[in-house]
Amino acid sequence: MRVLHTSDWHLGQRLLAFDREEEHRLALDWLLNLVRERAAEILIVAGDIFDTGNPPHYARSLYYNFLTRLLATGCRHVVIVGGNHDSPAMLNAPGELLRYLNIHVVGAFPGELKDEILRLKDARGQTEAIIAAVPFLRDRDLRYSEAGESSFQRQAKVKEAISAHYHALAGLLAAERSKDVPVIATGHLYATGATTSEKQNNIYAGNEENIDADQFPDLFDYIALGHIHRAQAVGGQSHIRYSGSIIPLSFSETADVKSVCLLDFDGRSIARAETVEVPQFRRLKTIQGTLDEVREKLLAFDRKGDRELTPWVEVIVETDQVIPQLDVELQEFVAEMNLVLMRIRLHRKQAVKAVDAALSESLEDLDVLEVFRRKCRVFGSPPEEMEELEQTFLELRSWMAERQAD
Ligand SMILES: [Mn+2]
Repeated sequence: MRVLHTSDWHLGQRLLAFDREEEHRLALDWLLNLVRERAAEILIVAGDIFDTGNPPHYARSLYYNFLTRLLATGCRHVVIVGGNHDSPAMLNAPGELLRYLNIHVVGAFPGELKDEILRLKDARGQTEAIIAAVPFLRDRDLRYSEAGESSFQRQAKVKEAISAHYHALAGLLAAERSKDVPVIATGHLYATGATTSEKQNNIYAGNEENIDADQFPDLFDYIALGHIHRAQAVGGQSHIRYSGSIIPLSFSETADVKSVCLLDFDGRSIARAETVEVPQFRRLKTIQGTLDEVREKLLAFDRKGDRELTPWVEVIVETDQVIPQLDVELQEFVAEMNLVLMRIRLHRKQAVKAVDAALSESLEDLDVLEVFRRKCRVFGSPPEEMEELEQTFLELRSWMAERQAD
């Protein structure tokens, strides 16, 4: 049985003012080809199919177009689970229809554990794989919340509840342990030990991990994870993996190699695991240095030749001077080059740094929580109340996100 595991497509994502349509189109074309060429029989997408709950039309079209073309390959089963970025309602809407095409969508916790369990059948109606299709679990799915508890207690309870969720699923599947078919779980969460690319925020409060790798029940032969954009096995266990995103979603991910996981099962054991590198269709690069160094590096970058799509570059100029018209000057400098200068930032080296930090920083550099913290500071919120305020803010935010999603 050959399984292809991918996640975190984030269709519809924008990087600064630019949409990723072309990169996503090429990456999905490539993926489709891989399914065909390598004869993958099961495709698992472990969450964050879309970047937002209400993705643009072209993103939906990429998704449905991909699924339609997938039907013409030898891939027999598709399992798609919702991530924290996905709207469960939006993913689930065509679920009934897709199920007849062997495309199983679990947008959110269905309310009963047994409904997360998929028994995938072969042409003769025999189960050929079992999937515990666990999507991103929301607060309301975990039912741990009690008034008046500290955020530390809360984090511990989230962790406990998530682990309990997997153990309960393993309990339901215990009787099937003796079958000679792979039992695979999915998840969209932050497992301990996973390394992130810069500030990829955690989905639960406090930026704490949601589960330790060794808390997953050993019943599962493979655990296909999503949420962390960097491909990796977790906690030294090769059968618990993040496939990573298929394109770099921020400048902090440009050093990562993007890939998908291809697994061959011989009965219940993994006979072979391979990470297949996704070609980079657009070069994305941060160029940093003094103004002279930046100019040199831009020239060198331009000479490296091109790929299918025009490279995107962000420039960070290290200087303590005021350089009038820096934007205009650099844009003119690259005018004839085969690249788009997406953003120019300043990096102060000396004492002015603190004072000037706000100037070299733009809103999109900050996460929402950080903006909230700073606003609280401006309004003079007492520091001892900050923890509770942040907690309330995060709860409100996820409540609002869910409303929007519904
Ligand atoms: Mn996610």
